[in-house]
Amino acid sequence: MYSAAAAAVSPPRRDFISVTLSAERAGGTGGYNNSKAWRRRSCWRKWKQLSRLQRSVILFLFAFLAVCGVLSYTSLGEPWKSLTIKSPDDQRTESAIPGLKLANPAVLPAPQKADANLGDYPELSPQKPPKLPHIRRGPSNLQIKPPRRDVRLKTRHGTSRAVEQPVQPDKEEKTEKSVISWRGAVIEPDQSTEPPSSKIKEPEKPSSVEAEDQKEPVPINERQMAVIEAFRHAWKGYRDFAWGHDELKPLSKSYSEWFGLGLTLIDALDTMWILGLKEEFEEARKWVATDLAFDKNVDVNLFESTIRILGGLLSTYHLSGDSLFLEKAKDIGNRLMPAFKTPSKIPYSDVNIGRGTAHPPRWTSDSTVAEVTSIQLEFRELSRLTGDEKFQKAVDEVMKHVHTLSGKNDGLVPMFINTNSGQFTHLGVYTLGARADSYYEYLLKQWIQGGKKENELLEDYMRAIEGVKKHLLQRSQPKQLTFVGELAHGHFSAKMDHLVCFLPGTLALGAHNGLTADHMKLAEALIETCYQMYAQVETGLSPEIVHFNLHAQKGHKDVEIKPADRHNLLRPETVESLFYMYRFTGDKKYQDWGWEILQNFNKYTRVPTGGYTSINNVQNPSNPEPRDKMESFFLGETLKYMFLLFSDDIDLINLDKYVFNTEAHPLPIWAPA
Ligand code: DMJ
Repeated sequence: MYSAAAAAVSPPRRDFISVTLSAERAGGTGGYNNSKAWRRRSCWRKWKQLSRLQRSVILFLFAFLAVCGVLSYTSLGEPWKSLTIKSPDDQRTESAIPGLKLANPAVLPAPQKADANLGDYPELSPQKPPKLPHIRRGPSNLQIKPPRRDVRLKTRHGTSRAVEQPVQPDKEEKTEKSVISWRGAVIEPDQSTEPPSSKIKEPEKPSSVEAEDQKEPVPINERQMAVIEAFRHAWKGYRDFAWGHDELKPLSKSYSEWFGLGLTLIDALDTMWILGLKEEFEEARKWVATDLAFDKNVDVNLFESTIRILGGLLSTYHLSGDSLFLEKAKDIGNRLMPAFKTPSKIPYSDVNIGRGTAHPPRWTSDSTVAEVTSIQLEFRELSRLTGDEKFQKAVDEVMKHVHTLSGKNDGLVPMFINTNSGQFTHLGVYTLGARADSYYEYLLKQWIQGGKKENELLEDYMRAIEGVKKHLLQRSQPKQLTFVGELAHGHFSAKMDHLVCFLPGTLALGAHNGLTADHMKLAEALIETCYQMYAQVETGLSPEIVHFNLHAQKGHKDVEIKPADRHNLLRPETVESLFYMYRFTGDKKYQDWGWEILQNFNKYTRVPTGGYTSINNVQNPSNPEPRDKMESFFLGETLKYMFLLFSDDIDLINLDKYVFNTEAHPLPIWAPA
């Protein structure tokens, strides 16, 4: 651009050289007088013709105007900045609403905005960000201020039934108007949770934040106190010897690791909330805040981590209103998503949550039917809360696919499904026990969760129960107990897993939700059987599997136990069903049966130094052979259902407002459209 020739004809002042010449070159013809350049040159001449005084006055005026300009810019700058720079909260919200950036709005409602109840992020209104007072969401008891738990705990634990003194609300609380019950949230009908919709809405609140603690707290009774005592004992063992690890080994006073994610602690969070164990809860919360990290090179089982970790975090978020749990739930939810990247979209069983890779077990490309169809409640709820539909899409696709599959027997499904072909494998074997159980449970519960609109789910559920009646129900001898056996290639087996004892509770839940009264009758018969699986055994504890006698034999009970099946893992299913049965019938015998079971757990599985242990031999009261392991579901499920069973407060996790996942973590029922 710049050349020596051009420089030779240029005026002496450097400033003008390039401007003048380049303008002429740009003009393309030597004779063309570029007006802009010409004007500049003539301005300069005029400036030179001015007197020194005139020039000084003009320069002074320019300088003055410039100073004024700078000052006014600075005073306008602050509010401008506050309108344009987003708070961390806003940024997180925006990134969590992909729908907002799409031409088509997201199918799901706007995401749950992460709350700021521990002061991590200031919560700002988009309209007046800098001026609003800091409003903390979530229960006041998790906010930083003098605790009121002691009063509440006294009420729960002491004999006095003093009503909790209301804490003088501060300004923020007046604005927020949310008082949370330690008994679990009560959602008034008009406040119930919105279902997914195609509209983008204001971020949803956790169900508890909407709740009003209007009722007098129902005092805790003796049996509930006994559950609290049992929980504390179990927790002591975990806290002393296994803190932050997956499972307690109470005899060796150590721990075992499965995923290395503090499984027991997470599984137990909402139980502590429901039992009112605030100190324990807060200590555990601290661990979640500071130590729980999912960016680990570890293989986890998709189903187990969904029902225990994702389910536990979501439910605790709803009960406590504490956004920490939602953030953690989002994190683990995202890390589990690679499982769905399979040729058939039927997820693999295992995911490496650090690497983002997934794979089936080493020996097969099959997944278990129960596992791929019992993660829906959790992923659907995660979509509803985050506004990110990918979670729900992935799990709904699995259900839709399974709905259309052949290989069912009157609604009963085989136990395996291939992740490449998407077809059932190992056809011809049907059970309501291991590997198929929660498929049936989640058909009904998804239907309830979604506001009873998803007809395919209901159809599949109703058909399956008909299939159970037709192929799997039998009566034992001598007591004529109705039980659910198994079918293998046309041959009936009188074998029933303890796992099947979820079924009476599920049937009762269906009947409560308007399904046929026959289901309730069947539930009543089956829960009696499940109870007998405890009552007919020497320790009063059920084995893992029983075989029922189909023919009366002198000196034989209904229940036979094979040596390999006589262990008890502290499982919840019978207590779970007892809870539903008591809620829906009010028949106290169910509470009494549960009370017997609790006492037998205390007698045969309690370890004096803390914790409870699974046992190897329910038939030997003098030596039940402790296995030295406390499963996380003992705290997550068994003791929680015990506590709920002994309660007469139907609002303590109201079954018209919450649906329990298969690990006993309550999730809100979406409001009907
Ligand atoms: C729990 O992890 C869940 O209840 C699951 O559905 C079945 N197995 C255990 C409890 O027995």
